Amino acid sequence: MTFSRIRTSRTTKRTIQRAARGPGRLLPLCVTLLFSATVSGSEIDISVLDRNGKGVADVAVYAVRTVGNEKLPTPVSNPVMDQVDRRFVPHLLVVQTGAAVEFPNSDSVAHHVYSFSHPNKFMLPMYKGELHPPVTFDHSGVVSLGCNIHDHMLGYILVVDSSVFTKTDKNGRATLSVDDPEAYTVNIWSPRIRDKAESLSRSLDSSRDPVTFSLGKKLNPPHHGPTDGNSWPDYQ
Ligand SMILES: [Cu+2]
Repeated sequence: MTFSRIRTSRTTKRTIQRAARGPGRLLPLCVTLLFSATVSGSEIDISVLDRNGKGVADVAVYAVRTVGNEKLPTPVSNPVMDQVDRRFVPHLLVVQTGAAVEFPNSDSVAHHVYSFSHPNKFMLPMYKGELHPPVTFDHSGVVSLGCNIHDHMLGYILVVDSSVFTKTDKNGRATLSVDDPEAYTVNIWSPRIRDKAESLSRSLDSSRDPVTFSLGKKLNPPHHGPTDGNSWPDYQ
């Protein structure tokens, strides 16, 4: 989805550079530009930095259309929130509204997964393996996950009204591809971020300039790389 668009766009850039070297290659350039405008969209580079200027990993980054209507595509596959070593994996999963999320239990012990996050409440009574069907999340928002058996287990699903989303890499960087940047805001979210919500959203403009979110408040848990493996005690 997002990643395949990124790969396409990078390939497109290289093709443009090659095509621009000589007038005899004008036709490939025209074809490429047409392809670029209709398929790959504009890449927007995003950075999330903590208050010391260090990149923050595993932050959800997503673009929301604010001008005109956007009909979200039907999710093509079910995202997976696994349970491994008595942890939710990944710690934070980003999905599009309407996505059906699989909750396999890869542990040898049973889990009893639940969320009290209104209006996406659900419960998967004691199970191992893939006993329960996927859970569909029809409302945007944060879904906090817990386990009735293992109190330390904590995970998050961020449900977004967008098909353009990803998470920051270990350096706090991400790239989104949108077809009309002026019509979008780019937003970030992580359970570790304590800054006010209004500072976590930015309108895009036609410049395609990189967008940097510089956080002002201390992260909780503090900076220690990727979040997978985090649990309740890490947040105390
Ligand atoms: Cu459990």
